[in-house]
Amino acid sequence: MTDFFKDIPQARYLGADSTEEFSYRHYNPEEMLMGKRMEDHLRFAVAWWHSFAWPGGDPFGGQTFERPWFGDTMDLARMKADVAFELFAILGQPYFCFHDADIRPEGGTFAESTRNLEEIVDYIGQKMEAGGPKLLWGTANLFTHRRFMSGAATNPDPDVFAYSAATVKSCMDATLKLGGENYVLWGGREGYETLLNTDLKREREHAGRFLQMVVEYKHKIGFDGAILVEPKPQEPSKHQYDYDVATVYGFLKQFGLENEVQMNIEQGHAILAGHSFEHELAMAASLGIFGSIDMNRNDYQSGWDTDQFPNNVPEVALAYYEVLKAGGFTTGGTNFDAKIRRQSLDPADLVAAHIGAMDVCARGLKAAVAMLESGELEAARAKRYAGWDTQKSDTMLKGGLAECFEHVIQSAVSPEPQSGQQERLENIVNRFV
Ligand code: XUL
Ligand code: CO
Repeated sequence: MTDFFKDIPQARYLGADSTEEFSYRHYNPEEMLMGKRMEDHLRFAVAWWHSFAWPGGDPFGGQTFERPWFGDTMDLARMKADVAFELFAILGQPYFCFHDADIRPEGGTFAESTRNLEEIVDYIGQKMEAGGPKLLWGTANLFTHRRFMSGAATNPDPDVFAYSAATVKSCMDATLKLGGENYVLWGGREGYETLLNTDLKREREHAGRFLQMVVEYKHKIGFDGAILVEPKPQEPSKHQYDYDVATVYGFLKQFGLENEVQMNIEQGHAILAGHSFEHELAMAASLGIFGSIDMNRNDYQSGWDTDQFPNNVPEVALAYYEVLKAGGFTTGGTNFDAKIRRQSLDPADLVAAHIGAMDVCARGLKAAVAMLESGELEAARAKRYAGWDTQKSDTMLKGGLAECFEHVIQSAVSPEPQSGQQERLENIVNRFV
């Protein structure tokens, strides 16, 4: 037991009127919504990277956090794991996520890094057996170390491709061992800075082959979780190949992976791509590749990936509305890939960030459930497309341009524009949020 969170009590649901700082006002794991416990709807995960490994730097300044576990030894890695499980005990969330680099020190060689990973995975496994949360997903950090500066799978140097593939193998093994329910690939530096030095065609083909290898290995080791790709349009690379959900779907089709891979969609990445979060969620659901979410938002003015904890209930409500319409999470969940601000130095800040975000999501989920159960939005949508639920429309789609031409002439078709009623629909949403 460390004393990092020494005076902070376990967070409990005390209801909307609670003034206890470290309590849930809306997140009530046992509350039933649409026949399912709230905890099972939301499936919250804490991200090891931002919550325990991030030092608080920005482009103008380095580390602001001074954590007793910062450093590159196995003893410190174990202390970090102890503190992580202490936060998990305070929050009571059901899942966590990690990159290899978050949980183990980098070794002098690949073999040493792998040994470190295996050792800390065993340590974490023991903590999970003692009643800690489960693993939502594992992933490999293929973007921080300088060897990855020109990409991992898309690096011009085949040795970096090999190193990356070996790293992913070790992380998939770790994820399988810890019973992870998904494996995530975010293409951190799979992109480029300038076409002047880039063979774009070759790089995309290598990325495609890399992902095929991941899927082949998944089947080889009997990992029955989902493989998730996380789209992002830029940052760190100027151009990222996994721009957004639609782009990744085209990529998956090209490499025959559309039935093997799903999406991990991050709110802030959707914003960077010029989309709303709900657009990306609806797109993935419509393509049959919705998997999981990273629920962290960006600053709308700065245009950077600021990875802030969510605090906007109406936005979150619209996101969960799409998640519910997609049938809810199966293997996926709500991961906070979010960092506290670099001035938020205190352990209490870290706890409060998670509690607040979980409450925001719980409020958003409850609003989304109420919107869905009222049926008003879906009824309006169904009415708008009702013309398509007819034999005539069906026949038209089966015909061609000439049949449409005939039909328009014969029946003297003359369409009358109908209101989209956006403001009336927005007013409906505002009754629930
Ligand atoms: C980076 C990001 C990553 C992925 C996992 O923007 O979102 O944390 O979620 O590598
Ligand atoms: Co993310």
